[in-house]
Amino acid sequence: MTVSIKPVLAVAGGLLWGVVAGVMPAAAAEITVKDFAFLPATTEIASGQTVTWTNTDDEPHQVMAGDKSFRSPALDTGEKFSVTFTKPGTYSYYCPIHPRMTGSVIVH
Ligand SMILES: [Cu+2]
Repeated sequence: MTVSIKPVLAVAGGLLWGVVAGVMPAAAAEITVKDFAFLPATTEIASGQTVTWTNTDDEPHQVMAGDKSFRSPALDTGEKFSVTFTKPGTYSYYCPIHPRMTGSVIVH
């Protein structure tokens, strides 16, 4: 009988977690700029949430939308840049100083 009970508990746990996550959505998402990369490269948020980039490299980096809808100044080590996204869509961005550094924010 335990064999059939375990999957049921797993499903119930998943549902419970979904409810808790739904009631308390994260207010913000953090992206770390490290080793010439955006981590994570893809960030998913809900509309109205804020994304904050923090540069942890010793090199300056910049964050600029592919459609230029947002653009940070050059961020030195430890500096942050935030954007609040209010329209659903996929926003690709890159670092104009090092154009091979790319990432995207998916707003639901
Ligand atoms: Cu860069």
